[in-house]
Amino acid sequence: MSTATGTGQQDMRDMFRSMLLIRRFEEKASEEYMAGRIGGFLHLAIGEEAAVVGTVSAMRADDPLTSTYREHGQALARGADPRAVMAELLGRSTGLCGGRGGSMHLMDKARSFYGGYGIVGGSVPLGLGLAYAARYRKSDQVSVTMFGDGATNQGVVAECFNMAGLWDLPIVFLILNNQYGMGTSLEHAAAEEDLYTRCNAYGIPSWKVDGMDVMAVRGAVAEALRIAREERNPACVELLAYRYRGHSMSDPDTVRDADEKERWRLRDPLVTFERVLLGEAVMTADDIAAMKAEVEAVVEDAAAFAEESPEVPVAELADDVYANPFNDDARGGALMP
Ligand SMILES: Cc1ncc(C[n+]2csc(CCOP(=O)(O)OP(=O)(O)O)c2C)c(N)n1
Ligand SMILES: [Mg+2]
Repeated sequence: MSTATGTGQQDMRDMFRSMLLIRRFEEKASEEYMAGRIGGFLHLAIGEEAAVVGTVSAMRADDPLTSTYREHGQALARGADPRAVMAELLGRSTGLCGGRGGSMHLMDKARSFYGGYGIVGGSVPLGLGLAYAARYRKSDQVSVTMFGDGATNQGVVAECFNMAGLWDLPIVFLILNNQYGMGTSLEHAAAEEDLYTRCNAYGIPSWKVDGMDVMAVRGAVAEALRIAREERNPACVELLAYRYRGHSMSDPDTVRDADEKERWRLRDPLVTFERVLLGEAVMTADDIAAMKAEVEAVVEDAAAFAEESPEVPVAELADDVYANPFNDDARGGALMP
């Protein structure tokens, strides 16, 4: 497996650590939410770690990435500091975006992570713009834009497929198909359930791969990136995956069938990859136990840091929200209570 994809053993260990970090971080975030320390919404991607890590691991560090509101994993996989991500979730001033973005709006420009967006399909035109910018500047960066199965029915996504195909933009459309948009199943929402085929109409090469298999994801995304980087053409990958929790923390998740959930639980991407690592002697059981303990400590430290950090001062709440064409007094007088 490692030879076929050109992936070394250290890459595989790094990918596993990234998946462990995301899983444990989100479990901790769920505890923080239940303890009342996270306001607003919290969308967990537990179960989707292979899709996220496989994608990010195939990207170059300067390739811009955009995502949905389910994006804690993307920020962490891109190397954002877990302390800053957790503090952002808790609305603290030490957060990745100064505590004013929250769970749905993480962004880390230094790591070319151009953010999560609450508007379904909203990441796609922004990703298209980043691809246009790359071409305009004659850089060889490739924009990767991740969105859900539900987002594929948004009109703007079809417009973006067309513009990318028409202008040969260096973009990879990444459809993270977890088979549900909130509680609505794909079969109730999509006339054609093979979502990648939508790109056929625009002359964009596209495939579907197993989104629970991190190595398969990495291989498919690497090929899509190669097409976009070397041939300067768009490409599309659909990742078939499953989220183990409800749509958000406020969703009791009573709609999905218990047997279906159990079937997908048996395909847990972390358990599967752990088996591969042991089977190929990339890691020993002791190595894995030590990595899990190290990740646990990182997450506990992140939570303690976030809890101890100060809340965003009221006077700073509107910073970076509104443009300030006047002076500070005018802004303060007009916008703040
Ligand atoms: C334009 C728009 N319409 C509706 C919503 C409400 N909404 C939030 S998430 C969601 C489902 C999106 O499903 P999908 O694209 O499959 O992403 P997933 O949540 O499964 O990751 C909807 C309808 C929204 N945020 N934006
Ligand atoms: Mg979905």
